[in-house]
Amino acid sequence: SVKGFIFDLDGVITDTADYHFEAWKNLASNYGITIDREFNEQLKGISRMDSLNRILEFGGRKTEFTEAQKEAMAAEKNGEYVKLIEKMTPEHILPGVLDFLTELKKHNYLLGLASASKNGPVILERLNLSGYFDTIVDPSLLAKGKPDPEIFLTAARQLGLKPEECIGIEDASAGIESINKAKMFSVGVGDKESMKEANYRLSNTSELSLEKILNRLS
Ligand code: G16
Ligand code: MG
Repeated sequence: SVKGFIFDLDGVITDTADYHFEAWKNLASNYGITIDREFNEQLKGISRMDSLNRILEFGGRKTEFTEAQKEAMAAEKNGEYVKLIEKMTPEHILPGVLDFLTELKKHNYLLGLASASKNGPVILERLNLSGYFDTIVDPSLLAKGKPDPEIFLTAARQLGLKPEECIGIEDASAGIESINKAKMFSVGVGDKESMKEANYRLSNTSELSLEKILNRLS
């Protein structure tokens, strides 16, 4: 039976994509690279260094920098991003999420966070949601990012649960692939095309409901 729920952060609990976009756009412009919102879609759920590599490749400057220079560029982007997320408050929780988390805790489910973001713990604090989560995966300890199942498997292990006892919730296709490969039931939030591999799809977070998800399982 189901004992735990494992959440992605960006796009499921809150929407940090705009802040990431703002910080990456400014960093990229320092190097003569212009990125738009459409390009930014590719960066969702992707780690910080993988995001930088994609931006440099997009700008045709992939091979020009040393690892140390790229670390400095990623740190500069993160400095601006951290300033932007300081302004976040519980009003930035996506619709329906607080009710859903409250419902899950009322029924004693264990909750885990499986976000690629190293800023996950700070964001949960800003949203006043840290108390709902029993565990947070530290993405810096992982060998492989999404779509590899490692992050969801690690969350289950940290909760003391088997993967089959967990449900994963994601908004990115790479994240759904990660959940499915972990052999968990996948709940996808998003459009039909990007969520086509999800076991159960919702068009937005306000549709999150424990009863509906459990009905889909049986
Ligand atoms: C999030 C975002 C990605 C971001 C990544 C790493 O993933 O969707 O755009 O690049 O975290 O973030 P940071 O630079 O803060 O470590 P997720 O897994 O929460 O959707
Ligand atoms: Mg996401």
